[in-house]
Amino acid sequence: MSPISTQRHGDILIVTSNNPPVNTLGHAVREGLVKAIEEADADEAIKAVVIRCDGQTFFAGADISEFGKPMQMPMLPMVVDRIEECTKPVVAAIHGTALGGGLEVALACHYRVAVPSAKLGVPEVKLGLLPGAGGTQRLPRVVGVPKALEMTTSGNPIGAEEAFDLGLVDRLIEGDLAQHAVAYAEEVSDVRPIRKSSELDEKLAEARANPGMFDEFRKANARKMKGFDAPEANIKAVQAAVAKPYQEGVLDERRLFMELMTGTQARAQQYFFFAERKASKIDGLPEDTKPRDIKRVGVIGAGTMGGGISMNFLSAGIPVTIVEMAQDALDRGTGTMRKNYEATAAKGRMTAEEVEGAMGLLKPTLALEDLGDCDLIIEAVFENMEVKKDIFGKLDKIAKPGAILASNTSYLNVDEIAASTSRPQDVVGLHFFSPANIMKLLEVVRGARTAPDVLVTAMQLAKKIRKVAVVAGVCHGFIGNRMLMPRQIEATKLLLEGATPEQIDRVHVEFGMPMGPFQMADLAGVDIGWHRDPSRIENLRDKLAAEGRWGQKKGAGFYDYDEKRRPSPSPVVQTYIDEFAAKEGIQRREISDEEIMERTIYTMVNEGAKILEEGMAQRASDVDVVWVYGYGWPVYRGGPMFWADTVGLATIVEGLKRQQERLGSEFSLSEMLVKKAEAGEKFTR
Ligand code: 3H9
Repeated sequence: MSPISTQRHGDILIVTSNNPPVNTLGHAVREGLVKAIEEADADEAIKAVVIRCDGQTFFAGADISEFGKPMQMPMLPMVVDRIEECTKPVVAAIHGTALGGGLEVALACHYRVAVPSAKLGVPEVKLGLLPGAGGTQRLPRVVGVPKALEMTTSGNPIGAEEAFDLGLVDRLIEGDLAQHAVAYAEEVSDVRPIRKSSELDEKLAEARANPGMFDEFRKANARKMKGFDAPEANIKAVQAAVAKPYQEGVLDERRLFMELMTGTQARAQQYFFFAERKASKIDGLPEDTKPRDIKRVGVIGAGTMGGGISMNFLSAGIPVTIVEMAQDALDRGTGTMRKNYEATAAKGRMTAEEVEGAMGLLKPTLALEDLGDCDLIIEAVFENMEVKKDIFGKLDKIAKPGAILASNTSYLNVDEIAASTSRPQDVVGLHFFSPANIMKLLEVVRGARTAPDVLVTAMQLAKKIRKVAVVAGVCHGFIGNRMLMPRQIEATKLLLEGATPEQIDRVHVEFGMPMGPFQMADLAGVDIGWHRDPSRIENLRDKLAAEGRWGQKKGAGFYDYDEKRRPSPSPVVQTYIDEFAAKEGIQRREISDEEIMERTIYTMVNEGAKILEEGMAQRASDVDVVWVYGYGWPVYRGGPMFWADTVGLATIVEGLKRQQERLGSEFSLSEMLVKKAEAGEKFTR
C-alpha cells in the first residue's frame, strides 16, 4: 500500500503521508506525491491541495539509507518541481520538523502553514551535503540570502515563529492543523497568478546590491567550517541562486550536490548519523526490560565534575541533591553552577526564570544521609579506588532499595567498586566528559553484574539530558581514555627521539583534531594523575609536574603561555627533553609527519581494534561515536575506525609493523586488526 493517500474535503484535495517513524521521502512517498498532484491537476472539481503528514512529523528529509544505492524515479528534484508546477494552489501543513528534502517539498508548495512548535531547517550540511532538490535556490528567494547562508551552512533549524517573520511560513496555526490548513487552502484557492518560490526575486536583488557579503560570511565563519567540504559548496550554491537564473542555478546545485555525494566526507557524516543512533541500542538485553523511575538524582562532589553533572539533570527538570564535605566547597560549587547558568542566560540561551527554575531544583547538603531518597546517585569525587570504595560502602547503607549507584570514574574498575556494596547489580559507571554540562558524550560502563534495567535506565536518561551514550566494558580507561594512552606513550617517545611538541600537535590539528596531545595535556593539567612527589622524577611528565609546569593554569606546561594564554615553544622544556634523551641514550633524529601519524593515530586504531576483540565496545561505530563526541575527532573523517577503513586496514598494519621493526616499539598488534587486514575486510561496513 502506498504511504501516500488522498482524500477530498469539498473542493480541496488532502494529500497525506503515512511513512513512520519520520516520514522520510523514500521512493514510494515520492511516487505517491507525484500521482496525487496529477490527480489534482486532472480533476476540475479540485481547487486547491493540502500536503500533510501523519505521525510525529512533517517530512524529515530524503531517506538517507537510499543514498549510495541506484536512485529510483522520480527523484526528489523532479517531485518538487512537479508540485510547484501544479495548476492549483498547494499548501504545506507543517508540524514536527520539516527538514532537508521535507523543507524543499514545503518550499515548492505555494503556501506554508505551521503549528508554532514546528521546526524548519536544511540539515544536509551535517550529512556532508547540500539541499539538493532546489533548496539552495528557493530558500534564499524566500528568506533572503543572509538567512539562507546561515541555515544551509549551520544546518540548524529555526522555529515556526521565526519562519513566520521571515516569510517562510504564511500562517501560524493554533488548534487542529489539518482543519485550518484546509480552510487556508479555500482562502487562497482563487489567487492567481500562483506564487512560486522559484520565481521570486526581490530578496535576491537585495543581495545583488551587496556582492561582498559572501566573502564576509566565509571570513566570519572560517573557524566553524574549517576542514569541512560541504559548507563551502552550500555557499557556492546560494551564490549561484543570486548570480544566475533559477534554471541555471539548479544545475549548479545538482553538480555541487553530486560532487559532495561521491566524496568521502559525505559518506563519513552519513555513516556517523546512523552510528550515533545505533549507539543507544544494547545487544542481548531482554526486549521487555523496563527502565527504573528516576525522580531525584544525588551527586557526591561539588567540584567541576560534580557541578557539571548536576547541571545536566537540573536543566532537564530533574531535582538534584548535591553533597560536599565542607561548607565552603559546597558554596563554591553551587556558586559556579549559578554563574554558568547566568552566563548562558546572558547569551540569550536561557531566561532568568529558567535559571531560577534550575537552581531551585538543587538541594545542597553536607550530609551523605540526605541521599536516602535519591533514585540515582552519582559519585564524582577524587579518582582513587580506596576513596571510591569507602563511599560506595557507605552508600550501600544509605541508598534506598533499587537506587542506582553510579561512579563517574574515568579509569577505575567498576566491578571492584561494585564489590564494596551488597548490591553490585545496581552499580554502573557513568563517565561524563569535562565540561560535563556541555560535552555530549556519556560512557556507560557495564559491570560484570550490572542489571539490564540499570543499563536501560542509563541509556534513556542520557537521552533525556541530551547526551549520546555509549556502552563500554570494564577495562582501564574504558573506550576513550584507553585509546588515548598508547597515543600519549608514543607521542612522548617521539619527543625524546627528535620531534617537538609543536610538530606533533600540528600533525593532529592538520588532521582535524581540535588540539594535539601536548596542547591537550596543558589544557587538562599536566599534574593530573601525578604522584605528587617532586623528588620522584621517572619521566618527562614527572619533571614538568615537579617544576610546577602544570599547563595553562600555571602559565607554563609543555608550552610557555603569555597573559592571554597564547602558547609559544618553551626553550626550558626543550632542555628537559634533551636531558631525558641523553640520559636514555636516545640518538635524536629528524622525525617525519608520516611517522607521527603512524605512531600516534595508527596506534589508536590498533587499540580500538583490541577494545573490539575483547568485547569492551559493542561495535566499531560505538568507538567512533566516543571519539567524535568525547575528543573532537573530525566527524568528516567518521571516527578512528571508519577512518581506518578509508585508509585501508592493510596500510594501517603495514605502518604499525614498520614502526615496530624500526624501534621495537612496545605496542602489540591487535589480532583482529591483522586478520581483517589480511582478509581485506573493514571495521564499519
Ligand atoms: C536530504 O533531505 C537530501 C535532499 O536535500 C536532497 C535529495 C536529492 N533517513 O533521530 P531519531 C530514522 S538529506 C533515514 O531517533 P528523533 C533514524 O535512523 C536528509 N532514516 O528520532 C531512526 O531509526 P531507528 C535531511 C532516518 O525523534 C528513526 O528514524 N534530513 C532519517 O529523535 C528515528 O530517528 C535530516 O538530516 C532519514 N532522513 O528525531 C533529518 N531520519 O529507530 C535527519 C531519521 O531505526 N533526522 N531516520 O534508529 C533527524 O534529524 C531526526 O531523526 C528527527 C527526529 C529530528 C527527524
